[in-house]
Amino acid sequence: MAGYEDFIHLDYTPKPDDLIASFKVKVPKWETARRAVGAVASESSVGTWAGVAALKYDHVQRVAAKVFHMSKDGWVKIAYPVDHFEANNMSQILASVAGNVFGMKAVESLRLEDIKWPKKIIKSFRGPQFGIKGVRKIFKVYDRPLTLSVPKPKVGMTTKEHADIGYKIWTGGLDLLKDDENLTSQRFNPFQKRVALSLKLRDKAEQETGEKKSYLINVTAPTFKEMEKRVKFVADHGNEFVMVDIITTGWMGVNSLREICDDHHLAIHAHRAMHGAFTRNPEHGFSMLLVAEIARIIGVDSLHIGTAGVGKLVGSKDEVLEIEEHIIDQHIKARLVHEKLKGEAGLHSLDEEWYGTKPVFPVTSGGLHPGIIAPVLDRIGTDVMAQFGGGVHGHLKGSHAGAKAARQAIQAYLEGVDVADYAKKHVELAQALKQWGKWRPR
Ligand code: CAP
Ligand code: MG
Repeated sequence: MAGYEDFIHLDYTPKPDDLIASFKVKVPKWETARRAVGAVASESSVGTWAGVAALKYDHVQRVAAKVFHMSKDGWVKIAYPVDHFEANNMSQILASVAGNVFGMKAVESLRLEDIKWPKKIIKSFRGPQFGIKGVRKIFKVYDRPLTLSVPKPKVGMTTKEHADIGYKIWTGGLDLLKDDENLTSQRFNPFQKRVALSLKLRDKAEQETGEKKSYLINVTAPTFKEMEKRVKFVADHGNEFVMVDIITTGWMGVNSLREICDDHHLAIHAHRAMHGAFTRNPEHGFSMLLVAEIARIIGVDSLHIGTAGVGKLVGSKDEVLEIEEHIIDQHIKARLVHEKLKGEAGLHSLDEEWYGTKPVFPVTSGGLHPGIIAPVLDRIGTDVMAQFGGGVHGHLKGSHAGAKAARQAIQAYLEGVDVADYAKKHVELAQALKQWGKWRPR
């Protein structure tokens, strides 16, 4: 009867249109590596614990996974025939490759690190509608990071307080206002009222500054129908963007949003709140690299990727640079990431072809303030979006001054001047440096 080991085929050469998954497998003491790894391939494709006669059928074998690489450090590569999957259905794809396997006793721990996506699957999704170029075109800004700010406190303020902060950061020089990940349509700040009032003040700020301003409006909603209603409301009020919490909404929700935004020509900003529940543990779970690839395949236009070790949230420089490469480039070579970093688990990324899929705007955010944006830009470059929440609204002179300080810090960087020198002629920046210096929040 077919057992788990029957899924091991170390002599197999993957077909060009196989989907290839890179796993890190830790084998329990009581188990053999071949059985543990075979169990991953079996459970993530066609098999189960028992030998079932139909597993021998040719047409079943034609969609069964094959382990074709096993290394001593537990790095495993598994090939899945593309016909195993339903095109354009990320929920089904992950229910196979990233489903029951994480809970199997046959493995001590399991981490899905990367996937090499076949062209047929990538092309079955829309991909980004705007991408980096399209978003920059909205602002006609091509030579600096785009800047955004989330009003803080993140939830609890009234609609008027929220919109007033928007006016202050827009007139303070930032390009975008952004809803926080957990601000949707609460009693004290209902969605339609917030959108209408904020966009009214956006128009006023545009007239006063002569600069294009916009708003990342969180359309994360209780149901698909309600999300669709909110997207239409945003489009009817002349905004260019929506924002969605991709993890708590789920991949079908994000794919549906991408479909709706096609009709309304709206760009999608992807917030990744909750990803840390499964991306943080280097021994078990699902990499942020993979979350980023899926977001690009489905078609978000901008995505939070971290601060490359500088800000308040985890995400090492190596990991963030790997993610940035995978959401921007077209041809990517396999790498072992973090191998030299103490305590950082080696992350095996795979070769990748993106077949013309537009690049996604990397967003850096999380504990950023004017005193530490320079080391972040040193690491991730300036073709990014930079978000300052507490780093603007915590400014001792308030949000408007905080926004000016953030913009001044970025200008200093672009001119190759240290913020401390630039602050000599820019009072808001000087105040921010007096308050926070170059301290890195955590
Ligand atoms: C940042 C933030 C963002 C995080 C998300 C927050 O606020 O609004 O949600 O950046 O993390 O709620 O923490 P601050 P990531 O600017 O005040 O830190 O970008 O890593 O996905
Ligand atoms: Mg937030």
